[in-house]
Amino acid sequence: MTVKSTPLNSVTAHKQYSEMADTPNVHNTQVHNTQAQRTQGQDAYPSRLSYTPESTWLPRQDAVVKGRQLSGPLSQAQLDEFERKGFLFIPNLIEGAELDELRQEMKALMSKDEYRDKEFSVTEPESQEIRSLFAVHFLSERLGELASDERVAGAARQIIGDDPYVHQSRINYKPGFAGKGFNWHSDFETWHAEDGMPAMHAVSASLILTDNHEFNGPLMLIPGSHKKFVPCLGETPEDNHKSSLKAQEVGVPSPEALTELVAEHGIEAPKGKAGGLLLFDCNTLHASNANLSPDPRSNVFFVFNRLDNRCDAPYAAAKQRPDFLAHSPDQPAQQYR
Ligand SMILES: O=C(O)CCC(=O)C(=O)O
Repeated sequence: MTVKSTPLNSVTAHKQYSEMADTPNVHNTQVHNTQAQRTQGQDAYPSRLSYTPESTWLPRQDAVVKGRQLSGPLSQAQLDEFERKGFLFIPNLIEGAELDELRQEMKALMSKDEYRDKEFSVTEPESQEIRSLFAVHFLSERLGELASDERVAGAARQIIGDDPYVHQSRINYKPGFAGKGFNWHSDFETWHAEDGMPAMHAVSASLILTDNHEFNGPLMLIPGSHKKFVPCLGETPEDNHKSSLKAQEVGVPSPEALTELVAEHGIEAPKGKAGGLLLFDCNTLHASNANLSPDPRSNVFFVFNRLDNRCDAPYAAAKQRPDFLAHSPDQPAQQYR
């Protein structure tokens, strides 16, 4: 691999995100990188580079909150906070019997032996403990309902500006003592490079199904990092997902880039009782530590992508990842049942 220093000049062809319209245009399939732009090497979010970029980060090109005019569960103040920090934690969104039922559902899914040898079930790097179970909104009718519940999907619509579909869903199950951490990354970096997601019109909603406290590996986020795209070094290996879902090594910012961003923005880790909802932008840098406490930390994630932002050819990988990691809007649930 040749390592050279080349300026990242592709962004000059694009408007700054602050100048861009806040509303989606479903008829404009060109909101972002068209195939022609790709061929001309004008990807606004280049990553998996074979050379060290001159700048640590590139400015985001897409607006953050795009549906302020839409009615939904989030107030303008909550949308302001999301816009500023790139995430929003809503404590106690779900409580009582409804929460108990969801926790039971999670336990039932995690204990199904027939899922163990499926590719959508990922184990920890050094044990047979389940780390992540994907496609859970298809595997479970109850979680499918939750993914279309207005408290969750309505919030996503207000953020991304139009109707969402579920690009990915998963439970990350961090068992007490055994659950390992997740390295720092921007989800969008992977979805763009490996799934072909064109632009930053996606948001994750993570319902915490166990208490998340300082000792059981809660999600840590860098507030404000969603406005900066950090190109990562290293080309995508074939079938990268087979190792990256256990421990991500490619598509992670350099220690220097992270040091710079954390010095400027700090780190926050929203914590709370089971039933809280964390919404975070697709480009917010996040990570989590191993769970060294006795208490499991299990969260269910739904990734909502905007319908006009559906994935196409990957931007920096030889082929698309399997559909349990990147659903299309028209994929049938039956495929997993
Ligand atoms: O569940 C966690 O702690 C980390 C989640 C995450 O970063 C991921 O699944 O991509």
